Amino acid sequence: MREFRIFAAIFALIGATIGSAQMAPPQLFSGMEGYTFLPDGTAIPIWGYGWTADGFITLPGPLLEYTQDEFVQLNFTNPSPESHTIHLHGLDVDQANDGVPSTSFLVTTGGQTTYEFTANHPGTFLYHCHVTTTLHLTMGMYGMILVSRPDMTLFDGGPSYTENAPILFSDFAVETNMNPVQSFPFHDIRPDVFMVNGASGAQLEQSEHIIDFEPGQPIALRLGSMAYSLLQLNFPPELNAVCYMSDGRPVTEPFAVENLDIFPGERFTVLIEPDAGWDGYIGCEFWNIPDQQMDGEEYIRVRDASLSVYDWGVSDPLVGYPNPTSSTIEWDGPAALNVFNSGGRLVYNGPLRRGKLDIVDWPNGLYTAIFPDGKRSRFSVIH
Ligand SMILES: [Cu+2]
Repeated sequence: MREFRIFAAIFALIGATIGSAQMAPPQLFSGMEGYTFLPDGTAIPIWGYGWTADGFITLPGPLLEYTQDEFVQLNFTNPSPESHTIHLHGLDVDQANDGVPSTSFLVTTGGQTTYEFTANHPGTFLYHCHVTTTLHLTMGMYGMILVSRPDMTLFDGGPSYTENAPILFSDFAVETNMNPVQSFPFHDIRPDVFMVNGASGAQLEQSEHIIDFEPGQPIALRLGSMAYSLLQLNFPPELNAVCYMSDGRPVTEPFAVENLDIFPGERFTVLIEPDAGWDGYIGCEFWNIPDQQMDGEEYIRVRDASLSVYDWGVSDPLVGYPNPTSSTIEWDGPAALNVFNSGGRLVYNGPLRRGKLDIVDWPNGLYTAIFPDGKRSRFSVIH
């Protein structure tokens, strides 16, 4: 019996060692030769972070997810031509692992480091480069960090939820990203592209950006801002939104929320439990802070999952062209179609003349066409 226990202990130890090796997070790298795309297809240069295994950078950087009390080793390599760091915004890490160059170190070209910390508080956090922060951040060097609990409660004694919805707000000025060397002085940067998880406008109607809910199952909105702008969010009452956490800590008293201001660097966790059958939007206003003027507005769609039947990928796609379009779109073959807007409402039902649909008077947006044989086609109208 005693021998069995020793063997069991040895196996447990081996298991734990292998387990932790497999749990090591993939390595992040920094790059300065990436692109993001505006809804009209314009390519905008970005700098940013990506998984080394992927080999490309993204806007925002990869979502980093950890479990409460996990000891994190975040490996980071910098093959790019300038120095960078990873500042762990809001996490309780020691000075050496905080990624602030003046109090720790730079990761220079060709360099590599491992940031270490214990993720002892569950919540929503951010990371960003802390080298010439204004410029490196506006170029895209940021991402979100989530520290969750295995029991799917927000915090010890907090409410349960069924799913995380990470929502990172950011913005940039096209002119700055097109020519970062000419961007000084930084206080003149005035963003003109406003993003939710790196997407804006019609891009936010793509299914990956829509929050589909099951009635009765609360979703944790993990809200964080890397924008210059002040975010003012509007939650329709049908969402039954309640704010439980701010800046990675529980709030003293959870409060029902219809309007929420998020200043640069702030984070909130808001639980929503929308009414069954609801399909609508969280309004996101981007306000210029010095001028107190609204510069942009984006919308996050929240939809009862049972209404998502019109999604792309349900059956064979048929490709229309041009796409996006501002005047007409045509398909080879079909003689009639139904078209639904992104709210799932029928906006056209009828014949196609010589395969063409005239959309000159249609509002901008993402549309789904369904043909008599069941084939589908998705297209964007941008004027
Ligand atoms: Cu940097």
